[in-house]
Amino acid sequence: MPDGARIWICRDVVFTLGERTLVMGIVNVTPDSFSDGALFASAEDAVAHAARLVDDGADLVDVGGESTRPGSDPVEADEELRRVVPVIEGLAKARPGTPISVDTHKPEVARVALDAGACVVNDIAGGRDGRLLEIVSGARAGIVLMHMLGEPKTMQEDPRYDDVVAEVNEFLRERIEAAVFAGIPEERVCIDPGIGFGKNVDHNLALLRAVPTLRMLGAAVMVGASRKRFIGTLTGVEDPAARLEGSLAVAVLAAAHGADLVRVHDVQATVRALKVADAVVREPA
Ligand code: YH5
Repeated sequence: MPDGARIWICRDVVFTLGERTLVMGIVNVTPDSFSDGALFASAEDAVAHAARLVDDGADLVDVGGESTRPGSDPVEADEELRRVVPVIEGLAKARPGTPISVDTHKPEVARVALDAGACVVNDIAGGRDGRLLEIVSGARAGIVLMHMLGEPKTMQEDPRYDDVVAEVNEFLRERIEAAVFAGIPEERVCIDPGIGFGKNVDHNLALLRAVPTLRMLGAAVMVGASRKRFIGTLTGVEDPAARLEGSLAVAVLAAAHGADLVRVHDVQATVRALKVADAVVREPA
């Protein structure tokens, strides 16, 4: 990839990478989304929350209808669609032009969400389902390919690696190749080490230090650590919603290590922290 021309293309949206750290705001539309401090009683509440994240400076909003926190059970595609589609449609109306991502690993959910106006599929399964890659390819959408060891139900039961950085790096290299083979050019691909997805504290820290290595794969790099368990472990803060300082520390360090995007709950605070961090670490061309 030529220097100074890094971009991430998601349908009609072209994100310029490297100038500043882009922020993806999280909108969980699940009955157990207590890490947002509340359960969204209705699609309307979720749309209002998403609009607030946009007003706070989110570059894109990630709408998810399946809880993938450790120990979670899967949900059916139709239930996931009942949750996310009204929010995607509502946000497209409330804040026209906002890039919307759908957090799903199900091809049918991806297809309907793209039809409803999403431009990115954020796939925690790393594009392991070829049908999902075909759908993203056909829609000329962007994709986030995330690493996960195992599945949400059991992934935190003693995860083991010989070399976590090498194994995640190799997995993501193979998944980029599979995406490209399915007709998704590399400029539409973003990779993510999947902090907390089958990783203990040391695995997470090793991967956060390895962002420069992951960047060498050529795709955009996203880091999603906001409010996660390892931040609670390191700080002693049990309440996920009270893990702001630790989450900001990770976002700032991810930026310093060259991450292109961070996926966060606390958009306003993160955008402010990154304005300062980016001013220090992103040298003008
Ligand atoms: C991610 O890292 N994560 S869903 C447990 C928590 C807090 C938050 C309180 N989707 C990622 O956000 N997509 C999720 O404990 C993701 N990268 C990408 N690309 C899990 C989550 C969370 C889990």
